[in-house]
Amino acid sequence: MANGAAEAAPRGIRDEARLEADQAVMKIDIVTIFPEMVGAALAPGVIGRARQAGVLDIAVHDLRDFTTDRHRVVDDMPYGGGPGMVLKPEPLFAAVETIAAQRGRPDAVLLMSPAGRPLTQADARHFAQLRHFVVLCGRYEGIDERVRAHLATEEISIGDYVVSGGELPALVVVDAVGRLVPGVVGDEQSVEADSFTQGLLDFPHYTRPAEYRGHRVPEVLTSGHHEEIRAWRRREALRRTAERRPELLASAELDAGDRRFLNELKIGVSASAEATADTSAPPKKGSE
Ligand code: 4HQ
Repeated sequence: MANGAAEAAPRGIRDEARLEADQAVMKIDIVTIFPEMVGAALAPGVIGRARQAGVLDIAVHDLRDFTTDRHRVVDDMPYGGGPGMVLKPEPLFAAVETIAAQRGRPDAVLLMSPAGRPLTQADARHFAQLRHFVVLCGRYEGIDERVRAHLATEEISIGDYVVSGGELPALVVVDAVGRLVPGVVGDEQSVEADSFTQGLLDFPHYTRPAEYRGHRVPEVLTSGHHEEIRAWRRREALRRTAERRPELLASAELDAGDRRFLNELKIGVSASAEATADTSAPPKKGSE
């Protein structure tokens, strides 16, 4: 029962402070045949701490608890034949209906699947606005289509590759969403910093020593000139994005200075690199 639905966060002084601050608790229910795996991944780190503090109310449910047969069977052979097994609809419907009855009707029911919409940071921000959502983890060759059609409200993919089950994808979603809930990441500035570089790759980071194996930290970072540091970081984020993920520049928020820097970067860029950059969307109005 360690990670089960019955594990409610103890109500303490911090809970009252949170309620006083009018900060809502986000409820997340995860349905899986591997509750120990999911529970273990959500115990350490910022998510685990937020659960203990009662900021995140995450309950992990064993899909087999919603079966009605002696052997707790959750899968069956595919109609029409073929290899592999398919997750039966009844336990998944029973799980969501039980969650709705006990914890309130969820705002969304997410089904993890490579056929889903690829998860973006914008999706994470959207889900972070919800008060309560359920995540269904599939296993085996697939899941009965009626779950997708009549139980799930969203079908989400974490990328174009195949993993053995929906557990790791569900954990990716819960982590990406959970850290955006106010109070989960202690240092609000680091979440802020993410949104400052919104749509761009991160700039390079350094810590001590100032010289390591002959490689020195860029001088500007040790200069104490905060405005120069900010400008350097912005340029490095732009440079990295242009080099590695040029297509991201099309939807990034860029000011006139950013565009000037990017145009200067292009001078001296090889023809092949230029061709790579050309796969991105055309520049927005006013960029020339
Ligand atoms: N799955 N993004 C679950 C994935 C996947 C993905 C394969 C989903 C196995 C049972 N899910 N089935 N990629 O690879 O979300």
